[in-house]
Amino acid sequence: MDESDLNDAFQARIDAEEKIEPGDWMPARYRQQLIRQISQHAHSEIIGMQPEGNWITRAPTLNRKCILLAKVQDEGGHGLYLYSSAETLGISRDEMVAALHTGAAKYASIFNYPTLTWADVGAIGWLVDGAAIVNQVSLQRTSYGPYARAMVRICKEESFHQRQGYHIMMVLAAGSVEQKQMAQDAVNRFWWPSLMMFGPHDADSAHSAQNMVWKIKRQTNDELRQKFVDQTVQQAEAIGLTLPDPDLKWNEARGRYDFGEIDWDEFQRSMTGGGPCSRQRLAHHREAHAEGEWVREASQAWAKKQKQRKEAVS
Ligand code: BYC
Repeated sequence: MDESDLNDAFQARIDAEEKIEPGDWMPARYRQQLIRQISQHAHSEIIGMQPEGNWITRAPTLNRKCILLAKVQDEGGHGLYLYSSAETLGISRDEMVAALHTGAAKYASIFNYPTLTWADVGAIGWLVDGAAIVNQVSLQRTSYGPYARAMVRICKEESFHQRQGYHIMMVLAAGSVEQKQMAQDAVNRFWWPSLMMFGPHDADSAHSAQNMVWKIKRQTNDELRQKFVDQTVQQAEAIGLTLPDPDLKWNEARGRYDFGEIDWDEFQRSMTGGGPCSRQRLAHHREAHAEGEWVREASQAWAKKQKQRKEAVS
């Protein structure tokens, strides 16, 4: 088979909803796009541990602290599934981490915002995990098997994350005047960055068109963003919080909510290292990675020794 036949056969498998597995033939560009998206997704999970991790020692009750600890650990686990999934495409974890550190690989811009109050932990769970689930439910049907299977597990955990965040906001919104204000302030700061999580408008999205054909993406950035807005408006109303968008209103004809324009300059800034905490997030990751060097060395030495023992016995 020449390259063109291979491409046709590959697309036919995608069109028939077959999953592509690690040993299968795939176009080089398909492999590269998956490595880009999965590794950036993994980096987002790992960097995303920082803003919430910041509140573990300051959670208001032991119960809240235990829940937050579990959630942040889950995010670490999501990063690991995703790095493993990307490794099946022929890239090493070291290469992915190096790309994060040089800025060659991005991570979700939302994690460049600070968590100023306890309500921010609620807003992240409700809005950020809420936005992530909308995207990730769709990615459960992505065409690459190891990525799709990682998403199934991740979505189950994200649902719990979203509920814990919404519960924090529900309690604060029903609390004292100060608590309700704190919850509203968190929504005011996290609403627009949450909408940015879905990426640029479809017309400006560099990767969407081809990746929809390859079914790496199953729904476009704008479709997913609209879905998130539609489900979140009623959740906000139910707990008496206001989404900070004067243009947000029900459109009877479309059967969807209309909403205002995102500040795309802010999105660009935050995505390219100019967010309020961008430097801090990467510096912290670099430091933690360097501190963990001895652990990686020790585990590799142990694995090597085990292998030598096995070889000696056989
Ligand atoms: N932030 O052509 P486009 C979580 C980049 S974490 C930064 O539309 P694509 C959680 C994009 O990468 C869950 N960069 O791209 C963790 C591309 O740049 P490059 C995170 C963004 O890939 C802890 C360029 O803009 N979820 O749940 O087709 C605590 C052009 O965009 C962003 C995922 O990662 C952004 N918001 O679509 C709590 C989902 N948006 O690579 C919660 C997996 C766009 O050319 N990823 N860019 O340099 C995806 O679904 C897709 O990659 C995206 C973007 C929808 C994000």
